[in-house]
Amino acid sequence: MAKYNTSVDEKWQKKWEETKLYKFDENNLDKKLYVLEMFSYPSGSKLHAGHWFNYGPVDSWARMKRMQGYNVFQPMGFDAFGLPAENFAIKTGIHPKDSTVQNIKTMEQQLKAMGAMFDWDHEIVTCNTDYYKWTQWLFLKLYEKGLAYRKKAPVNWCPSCNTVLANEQVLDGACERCDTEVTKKDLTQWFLKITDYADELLEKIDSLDWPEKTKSMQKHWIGKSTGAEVTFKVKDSDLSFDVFTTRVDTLFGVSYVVLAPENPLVDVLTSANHKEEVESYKAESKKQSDIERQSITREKTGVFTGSYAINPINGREIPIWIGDYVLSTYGTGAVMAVPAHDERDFAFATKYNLPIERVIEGGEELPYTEYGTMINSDEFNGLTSEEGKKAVVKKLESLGLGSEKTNYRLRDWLVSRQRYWGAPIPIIHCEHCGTVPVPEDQLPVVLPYDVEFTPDGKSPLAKSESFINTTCPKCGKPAKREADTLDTFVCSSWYYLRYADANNSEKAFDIEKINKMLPVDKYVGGPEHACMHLLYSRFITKALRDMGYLNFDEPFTSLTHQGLILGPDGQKMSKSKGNTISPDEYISQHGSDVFRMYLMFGFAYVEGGAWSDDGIKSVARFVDRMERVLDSAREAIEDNKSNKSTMDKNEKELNYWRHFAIKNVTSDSEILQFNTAIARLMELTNALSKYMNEEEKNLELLKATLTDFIKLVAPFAPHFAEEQWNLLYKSESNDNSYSVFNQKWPEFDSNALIKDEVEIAIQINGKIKSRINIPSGLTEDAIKEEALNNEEIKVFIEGKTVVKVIVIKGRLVNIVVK
Ligand code: ANZ
Ligand code: ZN
Repeated sequence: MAKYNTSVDEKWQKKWEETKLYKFDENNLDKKLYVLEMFSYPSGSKLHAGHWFNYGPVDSWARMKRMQGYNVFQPMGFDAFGLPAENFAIKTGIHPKDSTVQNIKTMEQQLKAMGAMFDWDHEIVTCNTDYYKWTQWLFLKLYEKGLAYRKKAPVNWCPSCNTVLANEQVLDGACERCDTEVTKKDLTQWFLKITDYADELLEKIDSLDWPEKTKSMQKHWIGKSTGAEVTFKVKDSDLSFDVFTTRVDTLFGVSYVVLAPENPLVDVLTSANHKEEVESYKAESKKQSDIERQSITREKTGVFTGSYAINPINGREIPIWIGDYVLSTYGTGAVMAVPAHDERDFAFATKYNLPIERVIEGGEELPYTEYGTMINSDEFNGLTSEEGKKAVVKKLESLGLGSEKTNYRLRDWLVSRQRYWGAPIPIIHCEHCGTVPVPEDQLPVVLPYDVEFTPDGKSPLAKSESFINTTCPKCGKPAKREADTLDTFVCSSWYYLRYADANNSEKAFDIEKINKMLPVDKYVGGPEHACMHLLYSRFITKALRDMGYLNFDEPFTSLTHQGLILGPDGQKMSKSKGNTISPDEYISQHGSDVFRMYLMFGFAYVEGGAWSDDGIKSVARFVDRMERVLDSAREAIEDNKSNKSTMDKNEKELNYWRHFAIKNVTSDSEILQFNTAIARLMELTNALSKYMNEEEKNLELLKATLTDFIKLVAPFAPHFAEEQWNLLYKSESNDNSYSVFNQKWPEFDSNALIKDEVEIAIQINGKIKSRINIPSGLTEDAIKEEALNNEEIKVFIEGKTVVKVIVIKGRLVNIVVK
C-alpha cells in the first residue's frame, strides 16, 4: 500500500491542475467567497515558513468553505516592484527584471507544491505592463480628482549612497544599506491626499471585523485630536504665529513658546546675537528623525531666539524658543508651553530655568497633566477644564485670536521614489503647459530595461534619454517625462480589485463584475502592514467609490493576522542567526501535508511560536497512524466479512466520536482555531482504531465514518485525503469518485452526541494543556488512561518521566512530569 509521501503530493497536484479543479466559477457569484492572503514579493530566498504559515492554514479554511458550498475565489500573485529586487541588483549586477522573473518562477513552483487551491488563471504580477498600466491609470484618476498633487517636502536622504530612502529603509536613524546617518532633504514630491479621508477612515473602522489591536493602531496613526488654535503676536513686530493646543484651559500658565527648528519664522525672529546658536541647533536637529524627536525619554533641548511673544489672554510677554521636540509636520509647528501641566514642557522648563506656574488645581505634584479646576486664571477661575476650554475659546474668538480646531496625525502619502524598479509616474512636464497627465490611451508608460540604476542622487529614469524625452500631449512641443517611480505600496493598494478581473485588457476592471466579487470576505496576512498597506487600501477603495467605480466602502470585511513562526531557539528567524527553517527540506522528507498539518496543529494560528523538529516528527507519526487505521478500515469494507447491522455499544461509541469530530472540527476551523480541530481528528483516529479491533463490525457505519473522516481531514491534508478518497471510491464511477473537494462537508447529528459525558481539563505540572470530553462515570484509572493517551498530551510528555497523575473527578487531571 502506498504510504503517503511527496509522490502522492505530485500525483494529485498534477491531476488538480489537469482537471482545473480550483478554477473559480464566474457564473455563480451568489455564493462567492473571496479569500485572500497577502501576496509576497519575489525574493531569492524563496518561500519561508512565514509564507507557509500564512498560506497553508488559510487554504485549509478555504477548502472547508468550498466543501460547505461556497464558490471560493482564492487568487495568488506577486508584489514584484520595489527595493529588495533593486538592492539585490545593485549588489550583484543582475537586472531587477531578470532576477524577479526568475524568483517568481521558483516561488510559483513552491506555491504549487504547497497544493493550495490558488486559481492561477487570475495571477497578477505587479511589475508586468498589463498590471502597472492600470496602476498608472489609478494614479491618473486620483490626479483628475485632485487627490494626487506635487509639493516640496523634506525626505530621508543618505549622503553616502547619495539617494532618497523610503521610511522603511531608515533603521534607527541610519541607512539600512550602509549604516550612514540619514538626513533630511527638501525635494518636490508626489503625494496622495489620504488626509481627505481621515474622518471616514476613522469612523468606519469600528464596523470592521478586524483585530482590535490593528484597529487601534490605525486610529492612533490617523490621530484625530480636538483642541484650539491660538494666535500669539510677536512683540514689537507685525508678525504673529498660531499654536495648536488640546489644553487651552491652561492658557494662563504659558511661560514660553517653542517653535519647531524648521518653522520658517525662526530665521525672521532670531536676533543677531542668537543667530550662531540657533543655526547650529537647526543643523543638529536636521539629523534627527521625527521618531527620535518624539521619544519621551530623550532629553528635551532648545535655544532662545532673542524674541518675545504676547499671550493673547493676559498680555504677558513670554520668550520664543526653538526646540526639536516640536515637530514641523504636526499642528502649526509651534506650541505654547505650560510646564506645570505638561511632561515635556516641565522637563524643558526645569532644564532652562523657565517659570513654572500652576493654573489647574488637582493632584499635589507637578506636572499635573489631568483635568481639574482653573486657578490663577482671572475671570475663568473656578471653571472645570471642560468648561474652561469652551469659555477661553469664546473669549479668544471675540478677540480674533483663536478658534476651535481639529488636527490629524495622518499625513498625505508620499508616493514618488527616486528609484528605478517601480511603475513610472504617468506625468509629462512641459515648459509651456506645466504638469500634463499622460493621456489614458498612451498607457502604459513603459519602464525601460536599459537604465543605469545605481543610485547617485538623481532618479535613474532621468538618465535614460529615450525615456525622459517626449512630446507634450497638449501642445506637441518637446517635453520631459516624470522621472520618479511610484511607491510599491501604490501597486498593492488595489491588487485585490484586479485579481477579480485579472485578464481584462480594456479596463482596470469591469465595474459590474467587481462589485459582485468584492469586498474580500477574508483577508489574512501579517500585522506589520497595519498603518501602511491596510490603510492605503482602505483609502483607495473609498476614493474609487467616490469616482463611481465601486459600490462598497471597505475592501476587507474580515481580517486576521497569523502569528509568527520563530526559529527553534525561540528567536525571530534570520539568516545571520542561522535559525531559519527551510520548508522545502521538510516537505521532501515528510510530504507537504505533514508540513502543513504541523503548522496548524503545533501553533495557535494567531500566536505562532517556536519551530520544533520533534513537533513535526510527531505529526508525521500521527499521519502514519491515521493512514494505517484508514487503510485497515477500508480493507475491512472491501473484504465485506463479519458484517453486522445493529448499533450496539461499540457502534454508538464510534458514531459518537464521528459526530463529535464533525461538530468541533467545523466550529473550531470556522474561527481558524486549527490546532484543536486537528486534536479532534486524532481522537477520531483513536476511536476508529479501537473499533477496528472488534470481531463483528457494522460495515455500513464503518463506511459512513470513513467517508466523513476523509472529508474532515481533507482541508488539513489535501493530498493525503484525495488519495484516501480515491482508494475508497475509485471503483464507483459516480459523483463520488473525484474529487473529495467536490463533496459536501459533513453535518453532525446531535442525537449521536447525546451521551453522558463531562469535559475535563488536563494539566501538566499544573498548567492546562488540553480539555477533553470523557464519558461520565469512568473510574479514576480509566480517566488517567484517557488523559495519558490524549494525542495533544502525548506530545508534551514524550521523553519525560511521569511522576504522578492526580485525578479530580469530573474536573481535571494533573500530570506531574520530570
Ligand atoms: C499646551 C498644552 C498644555 C498641551 C498642556 C498639552 C498639555 P495631541 O493630543 O497629540 O494632538 N503640540 C502641538 N503641536 C505640536 C507639535 N508640532 N510638536 C510637538 N508637540 C505639539 O497633542 C497636542 C498637544 O501637543 C498640544 O497641546 C501641544 O501641547 C503639543 F498642559 O498645548 B499642548
Ligand atoms: Zn505643452
